[in-house]
Amino acid sequence: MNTVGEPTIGIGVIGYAFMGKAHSQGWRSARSFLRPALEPKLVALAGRDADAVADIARRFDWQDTETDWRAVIERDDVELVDICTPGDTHAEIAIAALQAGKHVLCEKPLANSVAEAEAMADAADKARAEGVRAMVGFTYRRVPALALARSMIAAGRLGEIRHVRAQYLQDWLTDPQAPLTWRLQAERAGSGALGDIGAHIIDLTQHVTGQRITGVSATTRTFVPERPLSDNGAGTGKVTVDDAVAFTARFSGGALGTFEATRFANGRKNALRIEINGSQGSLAFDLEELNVLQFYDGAAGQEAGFTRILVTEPEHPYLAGWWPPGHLLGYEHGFAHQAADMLNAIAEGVDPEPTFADGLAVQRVIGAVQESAARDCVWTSIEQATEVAR
Ligand code: SOE
Repeated sequence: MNTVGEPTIGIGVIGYAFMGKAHSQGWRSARSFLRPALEPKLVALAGRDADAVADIARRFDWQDTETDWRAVIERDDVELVDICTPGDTHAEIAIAALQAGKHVLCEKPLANSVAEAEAMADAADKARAEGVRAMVGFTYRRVPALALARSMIAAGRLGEIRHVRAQYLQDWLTDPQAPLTWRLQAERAGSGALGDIGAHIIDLTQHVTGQRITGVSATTRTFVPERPLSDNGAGTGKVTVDDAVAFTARFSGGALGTFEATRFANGRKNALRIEINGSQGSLAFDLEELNVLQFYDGAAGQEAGFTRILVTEPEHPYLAGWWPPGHLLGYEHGFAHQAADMLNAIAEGVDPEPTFADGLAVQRVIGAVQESAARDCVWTSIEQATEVAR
């Protein structure tokens, strides 16, 4: 209980880099602005470098630190384990935490392979019987404009969905001198742009439309096959993942999908773009203007045209907890929405979404894309997809 007698929950985050910081801020902001049914206590931040993790812990008001993820799981004051480490560690940590009775939030993509994702989803199913919950961190579902898009589509404002057009464009690897980091090594990351940023548009388009991807035809490219080693040492290392991916897809409700994810789109820094065309209207979104949703109402006759909805009104998803209209939200707020939604679901005794099963569904599409690309774009249905031997 906190000082006013409200229930609390102990959080342990594993990883203190980009996602460790984003999640730390998310738990703090959720506590400060969104008042979830369980108040998060920032109990322990874990990382292998004791000095580095102590610095971040001090700056984000963590109570304690650990240098081994197993110690986080062993702590009685940690009830929820939040995994913010590279994909090759997700399965081992998540399964151990679930088996220890800890709720789990795991960063995306869920795993580096379909087999790992299946084992994680199975562990989550078993843990659910004990009231233990698991969630995968596709935070963009919780951008208010995208949550509004989902509700508009569900309300029939677009009619029958025909086209789903999704891109995720970044440019941080255009420079061939950008170093070889873990995201460029298959044994650490599983895949490149496909699993890192392609996973977001796969999950989002399924979530926003309510339809599942049933099959794909895909191609990938690695433009820069070798890069300088990232640790100041001389020499280079091989890039063993995709730099970019393009694929077409069919959706379960009949929609046609076109997807692209790349880290070589000069000038596009974090441009997740979705456009959805239906029989009665269209929606368009760009993460680089994340407070705005563009809506084309086909019923508007001579006044028809894309309108710019500024998604900052108190009645818009999540906005009631923040600032007055027009004061805008940013990248970090999705992590606070994610944290609050997970804590409210745990308090209600229901599964927070996206579940590990949702994460597995994304992993199956990733596997199908890899399989199709390995077979020269052959059409690959999702149930056919098997793990492509690397
Ligand atoms: C890649 O640079 C990255 O950090 C992804 O890993 C995140 O999931 C995405 O939100 C932003 O870009």
